[in-house]
Amino acid sequence: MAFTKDFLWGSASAAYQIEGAYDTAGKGPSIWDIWAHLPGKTFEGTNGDIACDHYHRIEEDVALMKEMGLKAYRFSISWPRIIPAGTGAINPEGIAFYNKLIDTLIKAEIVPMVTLYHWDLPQALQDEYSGWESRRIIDDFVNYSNVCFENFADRVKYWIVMNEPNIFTSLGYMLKLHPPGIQDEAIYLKAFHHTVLAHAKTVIAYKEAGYDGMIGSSIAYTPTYAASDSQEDQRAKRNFDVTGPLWYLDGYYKGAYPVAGVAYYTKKGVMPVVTRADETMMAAAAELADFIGINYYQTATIAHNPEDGVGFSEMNTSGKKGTQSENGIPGLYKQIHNDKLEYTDWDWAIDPDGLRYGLEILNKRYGLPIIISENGLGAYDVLTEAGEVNDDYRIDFLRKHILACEAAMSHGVNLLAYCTWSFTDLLSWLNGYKKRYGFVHIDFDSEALKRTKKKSYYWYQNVIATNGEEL
Ligand code: BGP
Repeated sequence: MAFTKDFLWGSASAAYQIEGAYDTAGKGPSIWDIWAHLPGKTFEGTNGDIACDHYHRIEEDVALMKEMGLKAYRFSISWPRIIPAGTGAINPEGIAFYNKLIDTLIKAEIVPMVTLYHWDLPQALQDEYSGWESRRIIDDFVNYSNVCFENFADRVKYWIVMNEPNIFTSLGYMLKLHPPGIQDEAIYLKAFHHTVLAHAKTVIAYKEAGYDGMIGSSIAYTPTYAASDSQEDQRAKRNFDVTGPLWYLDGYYKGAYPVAGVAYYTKKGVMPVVTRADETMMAAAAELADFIGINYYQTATIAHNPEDGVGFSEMNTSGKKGTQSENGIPGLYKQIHNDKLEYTDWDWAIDPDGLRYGLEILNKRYGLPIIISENGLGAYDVLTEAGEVNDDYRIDFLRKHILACEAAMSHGVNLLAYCTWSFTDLLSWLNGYKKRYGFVHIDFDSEALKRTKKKSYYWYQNVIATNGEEL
């Protein structure tokens, strides 16, 4: 058996997507609180004002986790709930809320795994210096992280500094889909670089303070295939890798960006300033990080894209299968449909083998233990009149991905944890409440927000009870 006794069977969430209580108990506004209230920015105007109302239902939600036998629960801390204006005064009610959550989890014998940044930047810092665009964010972020360490590190032993810095910067600064809704490649690369530095300085601070837990960050990882073995497609795949997955991962875990990517961005005039001091800090943090976190949903199949080829296209946020068109960067690459794979209703490729392939690449390239901090299937679920959700498709998806983990582990990958996305249904940033991921259904149409265990809940319960033997 690949899974050791202490393997962390987990599940995940993020503050903005579940907590609600967005303007109560001393919390300051985040960029998402403001953005989601601007007309036309989110799917059908959905927002996280109430979300799952988890803020008021810790006991109920953790009791469901306990009954399931969950070993680890990954959640994020909302920076503006802890420090409402981003810097300065600490909100004692925010600290009390997370203390209560952590203590309730520990009492239920569930290991808390904390994400420090899952995209809800204090709006005050966006207003004051444009948030991630400015180097000023680095010290403010480290200060916030230190407040979290000082208050929670006695009980929290797994820290994920950043969640998917590649996604929030590309969607925020290239695709205009996340706040601040800008399209500027130089700013995107600069903002990403600042996330690397904020991560690096936080990792160093954590280690220098002598805490005894593990720390890293989670990248949205998309392993790639070349569409064919033609030289042009192979080159397109390399172009994608050095400006995409390897750019992000090397920045965090090698302490230096890939040379070919640096050359490309420099020629284009959009390469961010990377100082000597930055390089030193990045290298130090790469040495100190305890694990690589990845969120894995899909692979990408990459093909040659001529100079007059396709550019960026709209993402499928409608949930109408087959509406995603090819997209890419003319002259560099394009991402195409892979006929060998099934797709979700949101046109995300379903590719369990891609997870094994990706884990083995990461193991070889970085040699660190790995935490899968997210993996799951977004789908339309139906609550029957009998009060059941028969999500066999989700069970099938998770089973195949767990088998892929097992195969990778038996080939030497040191996988510490597997967290599904998500424990309960929750808000999807761009797809509202209809795209569901949870083991627990939430009736978002009624104020009661009733929780119902899905078929997959009982299935995962048994997977955990048998430590992965019965899938
Ligand atoms: C990741 C995010 C999560 C979650 C998930 C599913 O990128 O870290 O917060 O939202 O993707 O994505 P979506 O809700 O777009 O389907």
